[in-house]
Amino acid sequence: MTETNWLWIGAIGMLAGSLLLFAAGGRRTQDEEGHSLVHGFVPLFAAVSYFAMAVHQGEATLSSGRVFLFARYLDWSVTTPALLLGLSMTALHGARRRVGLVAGLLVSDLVMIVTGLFFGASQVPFIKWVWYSASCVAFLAVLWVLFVPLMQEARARDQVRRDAYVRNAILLTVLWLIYPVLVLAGPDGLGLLAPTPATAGLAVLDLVAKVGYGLVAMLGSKAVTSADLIRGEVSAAEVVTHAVPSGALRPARHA
Ligand code: RET
Repeated sequence: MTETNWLWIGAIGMLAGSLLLFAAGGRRTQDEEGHSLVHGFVPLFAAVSYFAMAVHQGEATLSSGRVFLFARYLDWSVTTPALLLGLSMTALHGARRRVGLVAGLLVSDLVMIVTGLFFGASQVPFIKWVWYSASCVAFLAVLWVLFVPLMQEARARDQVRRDAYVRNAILLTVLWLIYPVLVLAGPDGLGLLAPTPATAGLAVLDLVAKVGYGLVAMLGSKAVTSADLIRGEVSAAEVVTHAVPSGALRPARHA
């Protein structure tokens, strides 16, 4: 298969995954709706980027002759913060707590991707490795937030939410650690892998990290919401639709 074929597989797979996630997502509470939207939009945005690369718009030919698929980094600059937002919502029981910490997490992630973009575009080896190292440092900051302050937050919640957070944080970390290795081996890095196998590997990894992880995270969020509703821990203000029986609601504090 050619590299372009793999880019089309990415575009179509992401579009199908997005439709699946939008259809499967729950919308009973604001929290559940937030997860459904995050995980539906992540592959949709990736489909846009894969389409752009498949039709050769998301690329630039550098003076060295290397074809640089920059659209990947545009995809990641939107989708990785969105995935981290979903994960922090799981730890924090909603997106409106510890706003500074969540903002710090998302900005560190953006630094990781922007420095990664400059790494991919670099042609001078010394400069290239400065960018790569900077991106790795930002990645370590992201992992620190996930495993120290957000883990402490998740530990303070109920068993279902805590388990969902730990499972998702570990799965996300394992998948994300493959990116710097694959990109390093590919044409943007050391060039050990030819463009076609590098693109094939990233297309499969991207599908697993967005659609596969998205399904796991969204099913987790549904289980968390069901457990919240059973315990009667959801106020009327947090409910989105009338699908929730009123007996399951705790009176809103400011009602
Ligand atoms: C780069 C550049 C080199 C150093 C590091 C990188 C990390 C990339 C990561 C990307 C994750 C992307 C995901 C996309 C799908 O949703 C940019 C390759 C550390 C972690 C999860």
